[in-house]
This record gives sequence, C-alpha cells and structure tokens, in this order.
Amino acid sequence: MAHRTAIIGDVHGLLTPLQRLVGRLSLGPADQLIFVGDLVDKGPAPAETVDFAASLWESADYDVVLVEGNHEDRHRRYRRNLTVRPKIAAEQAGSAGELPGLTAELSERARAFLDSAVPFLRVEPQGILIVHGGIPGSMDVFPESAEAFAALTGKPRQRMSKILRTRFIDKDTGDFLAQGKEKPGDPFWADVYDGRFGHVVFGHQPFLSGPAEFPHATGIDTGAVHGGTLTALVLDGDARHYVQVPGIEVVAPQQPSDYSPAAG
Ligand SMILES: [Mn+2]
Repeated sequence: MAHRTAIIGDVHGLLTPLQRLVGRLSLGPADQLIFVGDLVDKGPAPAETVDFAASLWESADYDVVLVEGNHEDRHRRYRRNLTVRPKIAAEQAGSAGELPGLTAELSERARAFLDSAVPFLRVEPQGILIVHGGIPGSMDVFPESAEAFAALTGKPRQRMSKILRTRFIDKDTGDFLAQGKEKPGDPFWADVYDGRFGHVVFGHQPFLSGPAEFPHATGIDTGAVHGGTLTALVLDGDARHYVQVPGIEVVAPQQPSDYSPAAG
C-alpha cells in the first residue's frame, strides 16, 4: 500500500476521541500523522492529550508532526516568558489559569513535542499546504521552509504569523481581521482563496456540519469540543477520505461562530 498521510483536526483536550480516531486509522511504517494544531485548551484532558500524541511521536513506527495552533502558540509564549519575562508570565497566569495549569501538568515528552511544532507543513506529492488558521488574501509570498519562516523578523514575521489565526479577511484589501472585527461583506478567507500556495488543509474554524470543502481549501475542525466530531483527512495517493469519531456532547463554554460555508 502506498504511504498514507492522516491529518487530524482540532482535538482540544479530548483524549478518548483522539485515541479512538488514531486506532481507527491503523497507521503503519511510511505513513504520516499530522495534527493541524490546537491539541490543548477547552477540553477536559489537555495535558494527557498532548502526552498521548507525544507518545506516538516518540514511539510509533510512523512520523508524527504537530503544526502549531494559536493555542499552542500562546502556551509556548507563556513558557518562554516564565524564563525571560517572569513578570509578564505572572500577569498572564493571573488572567488565564490554563496557562500555569497546563504547564504544571506537562510531561517532559509532552513539552518536547509542543516545542517541536512547526508553523506549517507541505505534503508531497499532493502539494498540500497545512496551516492551523488560514491564508489572508493579501499574502503574496509564502516561506519555502519552516527555517525560512523562523528567520523572519519584524513586519514580515507578524504578517506570516496570521496563518495561525486567520478567519475573516477585509473585502477590499484581503488583510487579516482580528476575531470579531469583520463587517458585512468581509469574506471567510477560504471562500475567496485562489489556491496560490496550493490546496490548504486547515483547522481553527469549527464546522459542525462536517469537513468544509472549498475550491482550494479543506477545513477539518469539525468542532469535537463543541458537540461535533473529531475528523481525520486521509490522503492516499490521489485519493482522499475522512475518518470521524464522535467528540464530546457537552458544549464548551466558548461557542464557535455561526459561520457555515455554502458548500459542505
Ligand atoms: Mn485555533
């Protein structure tokens, strides 16, 4: 069998659904397991979830890669602040208890796995680009590699970091809009993305009615922590299919936006 690539949507601390999904995938040597980010926060068992993913990363006979989500990003910044800016870390901890909470619970391998996260990933030969959030319409260059991404500084770095958070974009400029800043007519990025950087597989935006298929993008956060399902998109040569398991029935306190795409 040709090697398969399984891409798992936002897990948000749902250990049991993740274990079930990974079991259903039956991955073997030469296969690849990719997380689209946001393993942590919201759900009941974030530290255990990361530890389970880290155990696969450490021991499975297939490759495991974590593409960083905005939730991993904020935890990583917090962990860094603990060493370099302790006052800021203390302020962060005061307003967001999950930051010190998760940090205290992380196993050594879980922390190492989070630290191994990449900002994006290309899957060949399909030419698919995996990011957590999306591609602003005004983005006209994309780094060749994670190293090139890491080497960016200043404005270019700030612009590029939006791939972790993009949902809606400005209808005139295509620029990233912070959550809640969209006005009527401002599109969801994937509705207008022209495929310039390849077909994009992304998470971040929960689609409770199932994976969202756009002309040049596929959204695989199916809202497991919001009462939906946990989804894996499996690429097998030119073929692709979804594997899904139920998430949790309890709706997390933070509601997803009510955006739903015309298709899917
Ligand atoms: Mn997210």
